[in-house]
Amino acid sequence: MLSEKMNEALNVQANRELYSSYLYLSMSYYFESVNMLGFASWMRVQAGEELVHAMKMLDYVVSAGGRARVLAVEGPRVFWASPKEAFGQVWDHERAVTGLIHSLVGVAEAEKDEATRSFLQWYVDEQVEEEESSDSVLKLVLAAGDDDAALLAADRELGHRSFKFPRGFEMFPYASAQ
Ligand code: OFO
Repeated sequence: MLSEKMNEALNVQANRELYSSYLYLSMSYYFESVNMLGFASWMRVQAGEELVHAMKMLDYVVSAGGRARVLAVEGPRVFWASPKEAFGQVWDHERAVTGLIHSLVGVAEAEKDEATRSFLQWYVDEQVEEEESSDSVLKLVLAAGDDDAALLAADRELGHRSFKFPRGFEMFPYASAQ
């Protein structure tokens, strides 16, 4: 059973994961508006992954006997001056999220909640990957600089990333049960 404090901290972090999803979706539409469809697609994949991060956390709250609450999500910005600025924000954002996950681990430890501490290890590991991938994408975009041909090549390369909702997190997980 989750303590009140742990329950609330998990609901708040799920909200931050939803915000991440909004942010990347907003970036996706920004890139679409400037006809960089590979970058737009990469961001859309990222938005999908963040939605899964939020649902995974709220599903855990329910399975641990807590109350999952979907809190109001702050509106993200809608414009960036360049791919460099947008991907720079992705990198900053992921580092900030790592800090939030580590604080959440601190709450689980202070509450002596071993089950939640163990559950959160997935997020600790995921953040290592998130930082690594945002770092490598930022480097790719920085290397392209203002060279249109290099940016086009980077845009094409990032467009290859794909995403499928993992089993259990499909948008309509109950359909097959009917
Ligand atoms: Fe949820 O990992 Fe990015 O923010």
